[in-house]
Amino acid sequence: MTDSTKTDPSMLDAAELMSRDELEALQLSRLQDTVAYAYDRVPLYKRKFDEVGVHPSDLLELADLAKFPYTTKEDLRQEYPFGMFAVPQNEVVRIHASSGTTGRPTVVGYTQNDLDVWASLVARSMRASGVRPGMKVHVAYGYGLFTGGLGAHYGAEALGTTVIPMSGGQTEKQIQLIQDFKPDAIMCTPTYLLTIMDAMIHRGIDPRATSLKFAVCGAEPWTEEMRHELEQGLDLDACDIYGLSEVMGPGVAGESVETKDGNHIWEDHFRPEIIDPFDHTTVLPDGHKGELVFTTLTKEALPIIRYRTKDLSSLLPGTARPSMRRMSRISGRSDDMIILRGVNMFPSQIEEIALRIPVFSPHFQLELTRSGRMDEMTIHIEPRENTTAEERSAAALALKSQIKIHVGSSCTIDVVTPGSLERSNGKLRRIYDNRPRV
Ligand code: DLL
Repeated sequence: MTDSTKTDPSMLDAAELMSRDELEALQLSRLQDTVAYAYDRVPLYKRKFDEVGVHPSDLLELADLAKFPYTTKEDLRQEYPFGMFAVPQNEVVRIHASSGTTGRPTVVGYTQNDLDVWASLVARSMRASGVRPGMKVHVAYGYGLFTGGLGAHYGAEALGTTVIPMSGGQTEKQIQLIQDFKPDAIMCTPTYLLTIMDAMIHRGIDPRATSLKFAVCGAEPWTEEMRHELEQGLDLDACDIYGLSEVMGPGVAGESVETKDGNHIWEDHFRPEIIDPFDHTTVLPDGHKGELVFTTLTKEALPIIRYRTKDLSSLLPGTARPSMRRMSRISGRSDDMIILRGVNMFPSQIEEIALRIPVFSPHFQLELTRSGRMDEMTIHIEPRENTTAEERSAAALALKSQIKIHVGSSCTIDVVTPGSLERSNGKLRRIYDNRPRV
């Protein structure tokens, strides 16, 4: 980080400078408005509130939010496509959708005001991560129904940068444009940045010698070890950005380059809660790990009340923006949790352990199989090039024993040829579950 990336308070939005008390007063009045607005305009909310006997007028303080029912992805699916919208269709300026692996996509909509707020929050996140007006920003998140590409794009424009709307894929072209256009910053998933970095090495290009100084990466879980890999490999500062389409898209929370200690949630627009991941009901105090739940405070087209993200995190005190709480790095989604012979684990735990062993690269896949009644996990992992056969077998033993110690499960390690595993184009699939369906 250089001095020019230090944040001058005059660059910040007014809300970033508020005291916690001022922020909570703003949250309460916006929350009261949102809950009443959703109740009046979206039949699903009226039905759900009435069912549990709660009314918007019951929300007298922030803690009263816990009286209101949760909203789930299933609710959005059932109201497919536009049943959750709170405004007439002619006020909806844009639609996005997330595909999901099964069933109907979840559809989300934005008024012009929603798009303006979204752009301002992506701009705020980018600025926190070191990007400045006048820089060139290469956007390699996918454009289209996914919120990553267009979300990053309008945020970059709102910040006053020059946007290069490359979208995802076509890695060779990405590299050519990075070399020719000389962007200062790149926005893409962490695993896609890894793909780009690897492809540069294979073309004989030194990834540390490009113009890139900042990366704003998100849309999938990644670890501190992966940050180190990308920062060292590309000689840049890599920060996290979090979001989900149901709540807005990228920019619900962003990370400061000065502290690199997790995403600050932009609490002037979203009220976060952490709920018990087992009983799915109790609201947990700050610092405890559980499922992240968000209520939007300013959304017009799709206000969302207590949306259960399935992302596992905890709320931590603010640092670079003292009044806004941070969320700890997402260890994974409850959907992606592997349960292997009674032991729960996430791919990010394997990433963390594998990357501490210098012989291994970040390229790995987890395959689950069943032999007899026993579930088994094989980790297919690429070693770094220029490592010897002896080093690779010693590293495999080390990985197996570290996983046993830290995760508590036995697994098989399959060290594969460098370059043989599928590369990421966006959100990388890590888990291949080949167990027979019962
Ligand atoms: O992935 C929005 C986004 C685009 C965020 C670009 C950041 C950058 P969805 O496709 O709806 O939206 O997927 C949302 O992705 O619930 C998390 O499980 C995961 N996710 C998003 N950001 C992060 C992150 C976009 N920084 C789902 N760390 C979320 C870990 C993330 N997981």
